[in-house]
Amino acid sequence: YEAVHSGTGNSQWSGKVKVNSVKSGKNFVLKDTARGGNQVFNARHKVIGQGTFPAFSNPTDTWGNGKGSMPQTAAVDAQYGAAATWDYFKSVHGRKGIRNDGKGAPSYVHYDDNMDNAFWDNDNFFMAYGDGPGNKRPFTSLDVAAHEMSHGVTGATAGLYYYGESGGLDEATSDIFAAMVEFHAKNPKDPADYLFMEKLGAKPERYMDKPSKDGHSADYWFKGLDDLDPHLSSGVGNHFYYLLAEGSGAKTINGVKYNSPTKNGKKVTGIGRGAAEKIWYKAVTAYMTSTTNYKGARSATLKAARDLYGTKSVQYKTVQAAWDGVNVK
Ligand code: ASN
Ligand code: ZN
Repeated sequence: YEAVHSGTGNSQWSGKVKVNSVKSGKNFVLKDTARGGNQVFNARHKVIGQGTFPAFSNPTDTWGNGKGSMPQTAAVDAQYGAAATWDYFKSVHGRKGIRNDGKGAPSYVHYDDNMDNAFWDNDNFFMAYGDGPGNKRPFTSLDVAAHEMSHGVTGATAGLYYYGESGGLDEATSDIFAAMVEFHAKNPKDPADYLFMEKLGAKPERYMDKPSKDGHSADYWFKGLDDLDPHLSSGVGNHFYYLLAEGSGAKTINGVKYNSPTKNGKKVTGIGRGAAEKIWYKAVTAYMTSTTNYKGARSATLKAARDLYGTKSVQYKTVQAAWDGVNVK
């Protein structure tokens, strides 16, 4: 047993945050024994197999300086993101870690050279975060951490194949939970939204209310959707989820303006995030399988809504209306 120490982190994207550590000799080590032992390691611009990755250790329990120039800072963001995601799945869904076994996962920061991405390695069970172009912009925002860890949850449950429509559902699941983690975390430096990667660039990478705003993603199901990259066919799932939770039309949340259309022109009234996230989680963890497509996702979410609220409920009927709205029959 290692006692939990509550340290202070100066993150790059989420302001001043709490990070847990353990004591090792005279130093503190960035390891969160309150959350399954989530721990951050320094890949020092290498990839797994290229030597060992040291833990982050420090003579004081204050970490990072809020800037990408200090290697510890990315570790703070990664540790905070893993903690916020852990807390979301535990308190909202009763899930204890990615595999629901109470065990944390390692995060590798400064991964690879100039890697303009982050990823979840489902075979080796770790998250990796690159430092971006010129190793100058760590890919470590809260939504990215939550997106990657949610790939772990999907991998441990539905196991959606990462191609075709099942791949789109895998990506949508990660974007959906990334958004819900932001709403749960209530971090004043990163107000919650239905955008993905809004902190990292001039524009968000994805928009859930109207996915085609990014210039590439699909708003509605069409024949041939399965030929798109999963990050684009995810648009249909993201759009469904936005309609289910928030409804169609114009809406402002935390200062961000949304305007969500439906294919059939019919109005959808949202059931709220609290019901929507429970339906999606139950659908992914209890009903979706590796080959589930959008039609299958419709039936999986309807079964989840039936279990949770009954077939006569407004929640059940709104699941139908939201799928109709994105042309999934
Ligand atoms: N960050 C990306 C993702 O999680 C990495 C990838 O494309 N596999 O989807
Ligand atoms: Zn992804």
